[in-house]
Amino acid sequence: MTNIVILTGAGISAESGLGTFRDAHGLWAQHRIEDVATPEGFARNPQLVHDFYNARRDQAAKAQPNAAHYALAQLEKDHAGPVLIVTQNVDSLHEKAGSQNVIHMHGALDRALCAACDHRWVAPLVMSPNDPCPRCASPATRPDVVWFGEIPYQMEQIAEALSTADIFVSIGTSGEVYPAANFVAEADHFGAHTVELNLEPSAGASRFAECRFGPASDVVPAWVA
Ligand code: BV8
Repeated sequence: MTNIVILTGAGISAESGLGTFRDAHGLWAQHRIEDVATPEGFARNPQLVHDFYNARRDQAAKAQPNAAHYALAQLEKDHAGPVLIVTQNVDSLHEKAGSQNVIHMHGALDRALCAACDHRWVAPLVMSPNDPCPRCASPATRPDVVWFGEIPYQMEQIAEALSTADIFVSIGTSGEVYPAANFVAEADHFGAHTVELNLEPSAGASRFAECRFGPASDVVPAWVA
């Protein structure tokens, strides 16, 4: 019974109309990482950060899964062994496509977090800096996403899954953000067969045993089949 671990990045959601980060007109071309994806940026200008995430939350709420998301959901249903998706994405397109075993290591747009008491709740579509926390009423609410310099979620579960993976597949990620960019090395160290499915070779392409290039909605269903 083979154990499959799948890492996804912004590229799997690109064909659903959601922007990637590092492509030519990507999110980082429009905003400085320091301003919108760091705790320091949020402390400096919480309204700017909420505006950035409110716009993405609105787009994500309207977006539909594409053939790549559906192929992974079908794989989870059909495969005899465990299939775990570790996504760097903060949209919920894997869940909308029917995947259930999903770890959002960089958080989720549809969750809010209280920086004062660590309470988490379903985020309203539009958040603002003065929203009171439903539990402690402090106006310290922020998007429940992992910014640069913060520790990604569920790293122990991810390490455990990588150490027992028979197949590790990386889909739609540039391989430029750590610790996710190192997962292929961890999986390879434990003997997994490693596969990259991406529009073009990522920064880590040479670390994979198998690579297939093309749009996710083509290469993912073809690989799953
Ligand atoms: C941490 C927030 C410690 C949510 C994000 C120096 C060296 C090494 C590391 C560091 C360093 N200096 C600092 C670090 C650490 C830092 C880091 O990696 N920096 C980088 C820039 C060097 N990392 C951190 O701070 C992390 N925390 O290290 O804590 C720690 C760690 C472990 C244990 C204990 C302590 C936190 C990182 C999280 C940052 N938050 N986002 C949000 O706003 O969404 S990162 C952001 O980039 C997104 O979350 C996204 O997930 C991530 C990666 O981007 P990709 O998903 O890969 O998207 P990208 O646009 O880059 O690429 C898209 C790809 O898709 C491309 O390859 C493209 O070809 C392809 N594609 C496009 N279209 C398609 C397609 N593929 C298929 N089909 C298509 N149609």
